Amino acid sequence: MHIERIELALLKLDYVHFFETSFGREYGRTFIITKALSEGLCGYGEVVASAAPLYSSETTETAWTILKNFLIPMVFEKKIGGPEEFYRAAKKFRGHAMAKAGLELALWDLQAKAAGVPLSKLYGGTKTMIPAGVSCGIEDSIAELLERIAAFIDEGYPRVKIKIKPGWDVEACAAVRKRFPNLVLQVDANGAYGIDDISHLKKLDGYGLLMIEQPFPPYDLWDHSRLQKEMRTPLCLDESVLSETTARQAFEMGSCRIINIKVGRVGGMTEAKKIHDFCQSHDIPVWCGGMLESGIGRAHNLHLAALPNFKLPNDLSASNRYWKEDLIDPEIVLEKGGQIRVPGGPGIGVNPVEERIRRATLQNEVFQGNSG
Ligand code: OSB
Ligand code: MG
Repeated sequence: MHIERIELALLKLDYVHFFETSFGREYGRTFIITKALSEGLCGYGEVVASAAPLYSSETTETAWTILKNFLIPMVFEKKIGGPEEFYRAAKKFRGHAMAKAGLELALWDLQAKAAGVPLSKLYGGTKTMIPAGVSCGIEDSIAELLERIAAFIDEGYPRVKIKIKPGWDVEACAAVRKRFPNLVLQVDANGAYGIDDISHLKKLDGYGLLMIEQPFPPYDLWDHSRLQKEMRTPLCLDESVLSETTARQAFEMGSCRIINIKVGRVGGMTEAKKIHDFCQSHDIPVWCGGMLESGIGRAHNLHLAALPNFKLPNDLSASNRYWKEDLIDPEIVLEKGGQIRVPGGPGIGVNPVEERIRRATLQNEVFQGNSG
């Protein structure tokens, strides 16, 4: 395909309810929507970097700069026509995984639309319904956390994850487990602990957790392996797994038994599929993480989660768990059995509503390729 034009838009959307992790509390999200245009078709992607470098070192501003000064000029100069070619060419630039992923996703959507097939089909997806899950932030009190979880269970969510941090961990798990003895429950620390916390973290073995996600910071694969040796509960790595290589290293060191795949964190769908395939051949179950995406990013995640080794419930919730009004039509809904349907139309299979995108846009820029 000849890419004629690429567009970036910086958006701000407010959450329906604040979201607090071990990094702090947020009331909304700034993020970038990418578009790649060719022959009357438009592919959409989402850059999941946030305003501040908390989850990873990228921000919306670093991503914008890298896209504008390096990745977009590369597409036009090298006449890059598709996502896999883009992945290979973008490898020469170090880091900036979320910026790369955001543009690669738009190229994937464009390619699938040109072929007239859903993205999941291009990826080798085998599922049409995806087990949902909901990620619950830290609340002002345990009572409020329990009420929120009860409401999510009533809506039909089959799995709940709660965010933990020092001071909001054992007590929160004990209270949730007491009120919901049969709930499929997991926790996520976003790297808030350190090697000195091993004996404290071992207390979490008592609550029947499906997994403990990312107890230590991103670069501590070795310390995770020490913790995993001392715990019954499987550890799951999120922030630590940046590529197929780190997935293999985590596996070889015994740093985790489960991997969370996020397309933004690993630098695109091509790398995400490599991690998926590595894990499949080594019997490591994976699941699809989320970054509180708009419906555009979440539709991309649904197509990824259709791959066969996504064997655990995902951080994929309905549009109304995140936004008053999502950017897409129809919105993503929770269906019976606590599942979400993989959109069946070409590409991402959902329609971004341009008017809603415009209303949320703070800044935008159009990059024109040379014709012919
Ligand atoms: O660690 O999984 C995480 C949101 C922002 C940053 C990091 C994380 C999360 C979530 C949200 O847990 C999951 C979702 O999108 O539903
Ligand atoms: Mg996580």
